[in-house]
Amino acid sequence: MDIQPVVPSWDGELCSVRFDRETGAWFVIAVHSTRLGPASGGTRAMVYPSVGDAVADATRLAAAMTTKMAVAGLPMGGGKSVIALPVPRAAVDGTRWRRILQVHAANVQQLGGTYTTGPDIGTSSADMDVLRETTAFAFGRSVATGGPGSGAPATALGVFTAVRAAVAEAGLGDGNGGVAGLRILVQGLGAVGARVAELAAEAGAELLVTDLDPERCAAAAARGARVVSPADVTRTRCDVLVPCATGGLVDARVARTLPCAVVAGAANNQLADGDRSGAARVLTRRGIVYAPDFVANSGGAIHIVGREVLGWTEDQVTRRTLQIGRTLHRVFADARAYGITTEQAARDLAARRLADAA
Ligand code: NAD
Ligand code: PPY
Repeated sequence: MDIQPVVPSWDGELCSVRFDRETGAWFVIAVHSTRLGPASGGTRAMVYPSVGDAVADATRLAAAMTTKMAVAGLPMGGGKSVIALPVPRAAVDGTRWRRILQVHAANVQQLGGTYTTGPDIGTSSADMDVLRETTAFAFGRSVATGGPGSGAPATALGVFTAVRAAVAEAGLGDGNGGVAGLRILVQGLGAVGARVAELAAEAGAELLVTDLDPERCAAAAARGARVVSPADVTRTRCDVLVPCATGGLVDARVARTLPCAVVAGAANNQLADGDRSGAARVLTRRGIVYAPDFVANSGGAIHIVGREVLGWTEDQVTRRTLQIGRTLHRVFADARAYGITTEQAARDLAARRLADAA
């Protein structure tokens, strides 16, 4: 009898799961592939319904990192870690959080460099400083301690570049990537989304925002954005939907009614369930331009790997991040030429790079 896998399509190299009785937290590290180099990807800390959900998230996110690194041409593999917290991050006191970081750092260290981490949802550069007390395999330390900081600003620049490329592909705006006058809805006003919202507003877009955190919405509203309810994010008419929260926003059912022309954002795994629902095909059929997330959000990886592994300057990171636009134009052209979804075209590009490396 076949064993039912936690993640149906997991073909990764390693997944470790640990429990720490003292803090009540579970720790998952997923190494999907080291074909292009040591696996790398951020640490996500949040509450999950079950340990199985945490494993499923970590493994899917790690697989997405493999594809991201390959498309971005970075010499790294794909990995990710998840810390499943017993209570929301805001309710974890300083002592308990420090212990959680120490346990995670020891787990990362035990892999001996097979996996390097960095900030993601629920973790910051300051947290990477704490990991560094135990392991050298933590990237994205704070600038104050000599690190390059988190990748969030570069991710935001890359996402905005992706929005411009997708808008041009959709024939919106000035046809050249200009977003002035377009209605842009940003979901999630965290480290990445808040900056994307700023860039869109500076470029003259009509800005709509949503976040579960009312304070973040209020701050955006004070700068002129219109706030919509989190529940209405896939029902609100806009030109560009920019998912910058957690993944799984678009399944086939949502794709059939999504009232927008472009989807381009930072959230990892925006297509629900590894797109087994076929959302990408529905978007293509409806003429909605989808910028594959692992291309659009690769600015953070370019920043972290560029600064920490390749010794790039911030200017080099910016130049490479802006090339996301060119990569997307190629993906869009391939999708049109071969009659496939943009998701498939980008995956094919990654697969060719991985095959070349093999
Ligand atoms: P963050 O934790 O700083 O921000 C996420 C925001 O989304 C928070 O404000 C949260 O309240 C909000 N949110 C969560 N669920 C929501 C919902 N259902 N509706 C509305 N708002 C919701 O995270 P971040 O670093 O900004 O990352 C955002 C996304 O981009 C994540 O999926 C992350 O994995 C991805 N990403 C981030 C980076 C990076 O450099 N930080 C790089 C690549 C991809
Ligand atoms: C992501 O792009 O989702 C990341 O997690 C960024 C990243 C890349 C490499 C190390 C740490 C974080």
